[in-house]
Order: sequence, then structure tokens, then C-alpha cells
Amino acid sequence: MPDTDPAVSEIRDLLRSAKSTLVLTGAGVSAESGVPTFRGPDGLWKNHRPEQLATADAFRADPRLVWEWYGWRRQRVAACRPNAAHEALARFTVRDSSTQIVTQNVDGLHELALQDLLSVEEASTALPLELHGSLYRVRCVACRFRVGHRDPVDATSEASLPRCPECDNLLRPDVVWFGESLDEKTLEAAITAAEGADVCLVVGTSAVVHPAASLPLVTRQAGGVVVEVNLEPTPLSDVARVSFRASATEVVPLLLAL
Ligand code: BJW
Ligand code: ZN
Repeated sequence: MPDTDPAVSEIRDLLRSAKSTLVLTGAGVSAESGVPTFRGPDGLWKNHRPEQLATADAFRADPRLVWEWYGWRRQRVAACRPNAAHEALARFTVRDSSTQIVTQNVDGLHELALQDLLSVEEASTALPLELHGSLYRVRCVACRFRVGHRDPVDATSEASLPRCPECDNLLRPDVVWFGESLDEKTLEAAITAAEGADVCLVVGTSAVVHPAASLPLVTRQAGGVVVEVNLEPTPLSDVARVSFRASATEVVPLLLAL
């Protein structure tokens, strides 16, 4: 997509003059870093049905299988680096503190991109809101214990899975599975950001999973503009001012260039 494309210039100007911007990202923003998406021909769901792996029932039925899948994903993501879209978004949030990144991703790549620009301490003030949790945290299935966790998980048997140091019940990935509520404070902060945003830039999400997919509609209803970047059309394409049918690394840096 050329830099001189009139739609690129229009949205770049819109983003430059916006008082407040919300960026909602999904798996597509990390696809060019090598992180698999969920849906589509090469998606994670191709070989695993979501209800087999991404529900609390699935974990109760077979925690070993679920941990094996998350262990495999951790390994894959550990080999991935932020791409040009993460980097452009990180630079944009650092430049403009009224920009909030809200991500459905659990891969931590937005945070890594920020840490490449700032110290860990400085980066903590511009962190993305992670709606669906993190691959690198665990929590207890029974008590409130929750902790960062990057060690490899031995999923050869149920007996080898990680256990809670407080109550000895199983630890699970601290992610949000289907049918589970999102963290209340995180969701509230995301809705507030969506209500106050002049522009909601939506990058690389199929926009079928709620409540995340409703956030751009909140911005729209409050009088703001939705802009989409996605290789494919989504349910949001019709409400977007412009829907760029191109990859995240191609378009996002163009839109956010100074
Ligand atoms: C590129 C690209 C490139 C590729 N450049 N683009 C309202 C209506 C209907 C249903 C519900 C509703 N409210 C709640 C529900 C139920 C349910 C839901 O939404 N179901 C729908 C599927 C129908 N929601 C929930 O259960 C949520 N909880 C909740 O609402 O609690 C209250 C409640 C409970 C029960 C009933 C009612 C209310 C929780 C949802 C949790 C989702 N969890 C997962 C797993 C997280 C952990 C993990 O990672 O393992 O989150 S599912 C999975 O989908 C993951 C993702 O974050 C999420 C979204 O996927 P995403 O990011 O959009 O990825 P893809 O693969 O779908 O799309 C990638 C896109 O990128 C594609 O469009 C490509 O074209 C594009 N692309 N390369 C640009 N280079
Ligand atoms: Zn516990």
C-alpha cells in the first residue's frame, strides 16, 4: 500500500489530530511475528476444537492435555519478536500518552516492544490492557494465588503439573477461557477508553469474540471513528470509516508515522 494512498493520508491525519485513541488488537497483529492465529486455515483451532482446550470444563476433564497445548504455545511464542506493527504502536503510545492499547493477545509482544523503547519501569506506565490474560502467568483453580510463570511445564502426567504453593491444588494458565468473565477492572478501563476515544484503530482481530469485539462499537456509539486493518473482512468492516485490506506490518507503521 503506497504511502500516498488517499485513505492512508486521511487516517494518518485523523490519528495525528485525535485527542484520544484506542487501539484494539487481536492475533493478526502478531501473525507476522510467527504467532499462530486462532481461526482461519492455519489457525490454532484447526487441530483443536476450542471447547476441548479453552474452557474451564476442558481443564477439569484433562488438565494434562490443556497444559501440553499451552506449553507448546509458550515455546512457540518465546521464539517470536515484536514486528513492525508492535513497534510502531509502542512508539505511538510513548509519544502520545492519551493512546491506550487494548489487546486480546496473551503473547506479551506489545509489552516487549515497549520495553525495547523504555526501561521496564517506564514501560509499566504505558502497558497495554490485556483482556484475555497472559501466557506467562498462572493462577490457582481453587484459591486467589496468582503469579508470573515462565518455566517450562512438565505435562507428561497430571502428577507433574504445577501446583499451588498455598493450597496444593492445580495451577492453570491465567487466561480467560470461553464462558469466563474478564477481569472486571481491566474491562472497565477498556470500556472507559473506548467511550472517550475519538478513534478506535482495530488491528488483526476476527471481531467475533465478545466483549472485546464490542469495544469499537462503544467508540462508534459515542461519536468516534472506527478504522480497521485486517487481511479479511470482519463484522466490524461495515462500521469502519476505512477498512484497510492489508497486513498489519504494512499499514500500521504508515498510519502512525510522524
Ligand atoms: C491479520 C493478519 C495480518 C491474520 N495482518 N490481519 C455476546 C454475543 C455472543 C457471544 C457472547 C457475547 N458475550 C459473551 C459471549 C460468549 C463468548 C463469545 O464471545 N463467543 C463468541 C465466539 C460467539 N465470550 C466469552 O465467553 C467471554 N466471556 C464473557 O463474555 O464472560 C461473560 C459471559 C459468560 C458467558 C456467557 C455470556 C457472558 C470470554 C472470551 C474469552 C476468549 N478466550 C480466547 C482464548 C484466550 C486464551 C488463549 O489464548 O488460549 O481468546 S478465544 C480466542 O479468540 C482468544 C482470542 O483472544 C480471541 C479472539 O481471537 P482473535 O484475536 O480475533 O484471533 P482470530 O484468529 O479469530 O482472528 C485473527 C484475525 O487476524 C483474522 O481476522 C485474520 O484475517 C487477521 N489477520 N494475519 C492483519 N498479518
Ligand atoms: Zn491455591
